[in-house]
Amino acid sequence: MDFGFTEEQLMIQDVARRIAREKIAPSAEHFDRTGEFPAENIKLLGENGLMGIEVPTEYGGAGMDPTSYALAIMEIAEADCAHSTIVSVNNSLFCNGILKFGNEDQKQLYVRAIAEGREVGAFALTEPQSGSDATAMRCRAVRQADGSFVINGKKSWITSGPVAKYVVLFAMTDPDKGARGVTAFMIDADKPGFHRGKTEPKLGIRASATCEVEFTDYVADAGEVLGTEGEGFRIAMGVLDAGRIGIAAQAVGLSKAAYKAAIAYAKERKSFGQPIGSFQMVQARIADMKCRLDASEILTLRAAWAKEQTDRNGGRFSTEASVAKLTASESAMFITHGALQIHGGMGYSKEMPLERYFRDAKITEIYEGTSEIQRLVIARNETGIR
Ligand code: COS
Repeated sequence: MDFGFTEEQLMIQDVARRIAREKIAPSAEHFDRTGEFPAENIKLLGENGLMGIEVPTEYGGAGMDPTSYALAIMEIAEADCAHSTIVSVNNSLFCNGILKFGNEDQKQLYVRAIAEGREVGAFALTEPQSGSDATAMRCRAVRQADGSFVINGKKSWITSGPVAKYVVLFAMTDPDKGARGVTAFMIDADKPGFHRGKTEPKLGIRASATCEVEFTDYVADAGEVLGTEGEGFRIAMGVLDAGRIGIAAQAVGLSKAAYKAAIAYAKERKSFGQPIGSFQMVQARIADMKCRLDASEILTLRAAWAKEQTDRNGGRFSTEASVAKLTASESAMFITHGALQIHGGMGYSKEMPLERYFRDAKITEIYEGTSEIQRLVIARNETGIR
C-alpha cells in the first residue's frame, strides 16, 4: 500500500473540497433544519464528476479509482454527512452494480444519467420486516410467458427514494431457492405500478430523503433484469462491500469535522483561568479521538486499495470493507460524542454543528449493514465458520 496520492487523486479531492467548503458547508444547517433535498448542490456535484467518480468516462463518469472516491466522500462528509449519503448511494450502490453486472444498454441508459448528475439513483433491498436478514424479503417478481416480470411488494428505508428516477431493486423470483432465488431489476420510477411512501422523519442525515417504495403489478421487461435471474443476492452483497467503503469514508469525514471543532474549542475556551485543552481529562479525550480518527482513515484507504486490487485481479474485499466500516462508524460515534462533551452546553446547542454531527454519526452504525453484521462478516471470513 502506498499512501502517496497521485495527481489525479489529489485533483478530485480538491474539487470535492472546494464544493464542500463553498456550497455544502454553508447550507448544511438549512437542509438539516428543513429536511429539504439539496437538489442544486447534488446537481453541482454531478456536473463536477462526483456522482460517478469510479464510472468510466464513456458512461459519463470521472473514470477515477476507489481511493479517489474515498477521498472525495471524506471531503463532502466533513462539510455535511447527509450530502455524502446521497453521493455515496449514487456512486456505490447504484452505479457500481450496474457497471459490474449490467449490459452495455443498461450502462448507457442508467449509469450515464446518474453519473452526470441529471438524475438520482436508489438501491432497494431492505423491507419493513427484513433488514440484516436480507433473504427474508417478501417482494416478489413473477415471470410471465413473454419473459417480463410482474413485481409486487414493499421496500423501506430507501435513500433518495423520494427523488430517484431509477432504482436497483432486489425481488424474490424463486422463494424456494433462498439467496439463489433473488433477482435484481432496473426500475424506472415513472412507470406505472411504482409508488413512493411518505418521507421518513429521521434523527440525522435529514437532508438525505428516505422513504418506502411500493410496487403494485409493476412490469419489468426481460431487458430490465440486472445480471441473470437468481444472481441478485450476490450482486447485492458485492455492491454493499463497495458501499461500506463509502460509509467508512463518510464516517471519517464527519469525525474530522467534529475533531477539528474540538481542537479549536479546547484551545480557545478558558476555564479556571486556563484553556480547557490544558486539562488532562480533555487531553486524554483528544488523544483517544485522534487515535480512532487516524485508524479509521487508514483502514478506509486500505479498503479502497483492496477494492482497486480486486477490480483488477478479481476476488473480494469484504473483510477490508467491513473492518473499515465497523471501525470508522463506531469511531464516529466516539468522536462526535467526545467533541460535543468538550463543547459542554455549546455542543448541545443548535447554534453549533456539534449536535448535528452527533445525530448524523448514529446512522453509520446502522445502514449498509449494522455493526453486528460487520462483525459477523469479519468473523466468518476470518474463521471460515458460518
Ligand atoms: N460478495 C459476493 N457474494 C457474496 C458476498 C459478497 N460480499 N457475501 C455473500 N455472497 C454470496 C455467497 O457466496 C453465497 O453465494 P452462493 O449461493 O453462490 O454460494 C450467497 O451470497 C449467500 O451468502 P451467505 O450464505 O453467506 O448469506 P447469508 O444469508 O448467510 O447472509 C449476511 C450473509 C448476513 C452477511 C448478509 O445477509 C448481509 O450482509 N446482510 C446485511 C444486509 C445489509 O447490509 N442490509 C442493509 C441494506 S442497505 S441500507
